Order: sequence, then C-alpha cells, then structure tokens
Amino acid sequence: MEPIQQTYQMPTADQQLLDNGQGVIDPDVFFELNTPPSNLADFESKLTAFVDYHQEKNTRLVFITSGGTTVPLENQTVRFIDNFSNGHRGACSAEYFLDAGYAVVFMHRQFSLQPFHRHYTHNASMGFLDYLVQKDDDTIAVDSQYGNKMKDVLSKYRAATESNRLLFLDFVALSDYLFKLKSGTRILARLQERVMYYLAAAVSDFFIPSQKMHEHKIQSAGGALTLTLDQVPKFLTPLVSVWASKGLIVSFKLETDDNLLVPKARQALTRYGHQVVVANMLHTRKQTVTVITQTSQQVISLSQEDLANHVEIEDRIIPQLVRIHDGWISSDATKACQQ
Ligand code: 9Z3
Repeated sequence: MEPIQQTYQMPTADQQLLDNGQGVIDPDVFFELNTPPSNLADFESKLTAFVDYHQEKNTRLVFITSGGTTVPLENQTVRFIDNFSNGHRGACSAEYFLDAGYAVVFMHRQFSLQPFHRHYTHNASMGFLDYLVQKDDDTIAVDSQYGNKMKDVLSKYRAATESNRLLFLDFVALSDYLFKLKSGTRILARLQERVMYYLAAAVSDFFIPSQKMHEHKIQSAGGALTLTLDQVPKFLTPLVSVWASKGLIVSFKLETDDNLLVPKARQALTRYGHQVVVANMLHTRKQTVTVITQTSQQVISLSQEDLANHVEIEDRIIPQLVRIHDGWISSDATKACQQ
C-alpha cells in the first residue's frame, strides 16, 4: 500500500521565510506564521494583574513551565504527538518555591500535575472518592487515615492562594506554549532580576507548521501515513538575550544516554549564555540531577535513607537555585552601584 503523502503546497513566500538554508525556522518567523492561542488575551491579563500585585510587594517570583507540549497533526486536531512529562517536577518544585517565599506562576500543560492537588490526583490506585467516607449521619468526611496530611496540604494551599502567591495558567500545544512563553516572559521582564525562569516543561523539538498541516482529520483509507516534522526554532536564544534578559534563567536538559547528559547541558549553556541548566536522566530524574552553571557543576542525589523517608529531590534542588538567585540579585545590585 502506498503511504499517504502530505498534500499541502506552501506558498513560495512562506517557503522562503521558512527555508533559512538549514530547514530551521527563525523564532520571529514562527510567530508570524502561526496563529496565537484564542485565550492569549486572558492569559496576559491574569499575568499582568499578578505581576502588578507583586511589583508593589517587592516579592521574588518564579515562572515555572511544567508538563509536555503536544504537536498536532491536523489543524482541526484529532491526533497529536505528545511529549513525555506528567508535570511532577514542576508541580513539586512550585511547593518548595512557595516555602522559600517566592510567588509562583505555574504555567502547566492542562490536566497535568498541579502543586498541592498532586498529592491526591494521577494516582493509579486511589481516586478522589477513595479519600472520603460516608458517616452515620449521612454527611461525608475525609477518611481519618488521610486527614492529618490533607490538613497540612490544604492549609499550605490556602495560604498560597489567599495571599495571591500562586497563579495557575495552562497550555496544550507547542505553539500555544511558545506564544505564552514569549508573552509571559515579556510581561514578567519588568520585575527584572527578581524573576527566576524555571523551564521544566518538556518541549517538543519537532513540529508541523500550521501551513503544512492537514486541515481535517487525516483519513486512513490510503494506508500508512508518512509525516515530516520541521525542527522547532531555538527559543532560548531570544528568551535569554531579549525577552527575559535580566532574570535568572534555569533550563532543564533531559537525556536517556548518560554519556550525552553533561556535554549536552554544557553545550546549551554555551550556546544560549544563560545561568543554569539542571541536567536529568529519564529514569533517575527523581533521585539525581546535576546543577550546572557557567563556573560550577554539582550533583544532587538522594540517599537510600532519603528515599525511605520520602524526601523529594526538589527539596534539595530549590534551595540551591535560591542561593544562585541570591547571588544573581546581589551581583546586579553591585553592578547598579558601580554605574
Ligand atoms: C525536564 O527535564 C524535566 O525534569 C522532566 C520532568 C520533563 C524530565 P516529570 O514532569 O518530568 O516529572 O514527569 N524538562 C525539560 C525537558 C526538555 O524538553 N528539555 C529540552 C531538552 O532537553 C531543553 S528546553 O533539550
């Protein structure tokens, strides 16, 4: 059976814009050729209000991206390619940043793990109703074996939301994520060095530009399907040099081949010139990470005892990043004094 071929013919002008000789789209061109998400204005107004509030309070703020992006195969999307990540890293980190006094913008893949809620969702053996009991007087209550922990989680969650220190924003598709990343970093830029960008989302390296995508559901009548994916432009370049140039930027590097992990993380630091890469391996990401800066490299690992005590590695990563952020802020203050 003949594979189905992509039938779309791109207009010559668009093709020229895309073809920079290496088949990689320029980040600016990406935003010209793709349609912004329909809820971008709502995203921007929520974030602006949050930033206004915290600008006055002088709080430190972390912009966390969390979960995986989808890559649609059709403009009217029935099928899509997904990226690995259930959002544990981001959701868990948000709680430790709140503990450290930060306000948190939690930009996550819709329906992935969320801070605080994560303790009671996405559990293969326990559903929401399994935490509840029906009492003799016909009311319902939390089962006493879960009550104490839930009280702690609930009071931290309420403290964060009632003090307006936790903002939930979401994305689904890669282009949705990229539009919001650009717009979000620009809105946050006015808090300058007080912002940390913690880019834990698993972002696809490949995608189909909307001009090349099938409009309707791809039909199966023709047999096998052949797809060609373009390379996603390198968004860290404008993010580091323009959108968020004053903030502390922490990106994550995920690999499955141990030999590639540190060299690829170092390569990212050299290529983009930002401050920190947290390097992790797919299968050991909850036990060990390497925090790499331009001048240092530190392995953070949990011991067997830590694991037995349910210590989460974010409990060690976040204080380390907060120290780096302290240094970033004071070096900026020193620079300002010397001017
Ligand atoms: C990560 O490496 C995250 O730590 C994980 C967390 C996705 C592994 P989970 O959400 O997993 O706890 O299930 N995120 C960054 C992944 C990524 O796409 N990095 C790009 C790369 O490796 C650079 S931005 O090239």
